[in-house]
Amino acid sequence: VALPDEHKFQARIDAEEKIEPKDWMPEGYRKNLIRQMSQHAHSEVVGEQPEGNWITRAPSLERKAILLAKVQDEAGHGLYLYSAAETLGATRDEMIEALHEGKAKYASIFNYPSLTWADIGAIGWLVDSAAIVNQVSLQNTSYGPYARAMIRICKEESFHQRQGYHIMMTLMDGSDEQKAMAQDAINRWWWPAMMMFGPHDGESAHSAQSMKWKIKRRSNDDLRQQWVDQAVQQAHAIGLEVPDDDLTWNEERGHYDFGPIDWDEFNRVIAGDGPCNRQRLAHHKKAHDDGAWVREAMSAYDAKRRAKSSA
Ligand code: FAQ
Repeated sequence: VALPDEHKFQARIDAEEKIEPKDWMPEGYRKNLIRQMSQHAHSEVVGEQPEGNWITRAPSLERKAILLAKVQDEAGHGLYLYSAAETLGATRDEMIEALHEGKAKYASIFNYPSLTWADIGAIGWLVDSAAIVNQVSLQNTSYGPYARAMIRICKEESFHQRQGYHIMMTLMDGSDEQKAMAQDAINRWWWPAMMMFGPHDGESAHSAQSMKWKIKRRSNDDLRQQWVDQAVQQAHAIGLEVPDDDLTWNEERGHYDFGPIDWDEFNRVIAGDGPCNRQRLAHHKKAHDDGAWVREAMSAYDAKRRAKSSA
């Protein structure tokens, strides 16, 4: 039975009001948001790894500077999202611990290896565009700090997406080997990118409640379809083939029909058994442990400063 407070809360949501940190909210709303936002933050940070792998091997100084800036942006996105999640009462330590213990997830896509320079193009183009399609819808999410974080993140992601597509365009304008490298990258990243949107709507555990609370504004399948429609056109524009034999334009629907997604693979990867899960988590833990002295030094400095100003 819904309490009177819950009715009022739902009425605010229905009226498109933003919920702010000090407002009353149902515990389920708070918990669900902490889950989604912390997983989103973890994705940004773990997502630095596949690209970080190529910073020292970028083909030119310009590409290296651009990639470095992009990866740094992802760290910034993680920071905005952790900060926004902290307004709900979760501490950074708790969120990181949940990641390390395998209780919190991060986007399945980052468990695939970046084998060639073309993968950096494919990640920027496909992964960032999938992220944008989703995040544009989240600019209207009901929780104020999350919605506001999304606005800035989307602006930065648009630049990321273009840099990825530019790498693909350049490769497709190059030698046969470079073209083959670009095709190989889309072959390996296409299906994992499709999975970024999560299970089909009928299988999505959180969707119904999240849509009612307007945490999510558009469904997993709806967003996936929008992404397919735009990515297919972009692929064809530069001469890349999409690795899906069932892909056909459906005149009646006004959308592309596509082949079945391998949900067994998706479930394996989110359960921790993808190609790079262990490596990604081990790297994150090591970086976190290696950085402990920085956090300690900052807290000690802060404590000293506070003691001085209160003396
Ligand atoms: N990977 O009931 P649903 C980026 C889990 S940012 C892993 O449909 P929901 C930028 C889901 O958590 C990319 N797990 O869940 C970048 C749940 O498990 P749980 C990240 C997934 O929340 C680019 C279970 O399956 N973006 O890439 C995935 O309603 C380049 C049932 O699923 C966001 O996080 C998946 N793909 O919908 C950075 C956006 N899909 O928690 C570096 C915010 C589902 O019960 C380089 N998040 N699961 O244990 C969302 O919009 C939603 O959380 C969805 C999933 C749409 C991801």
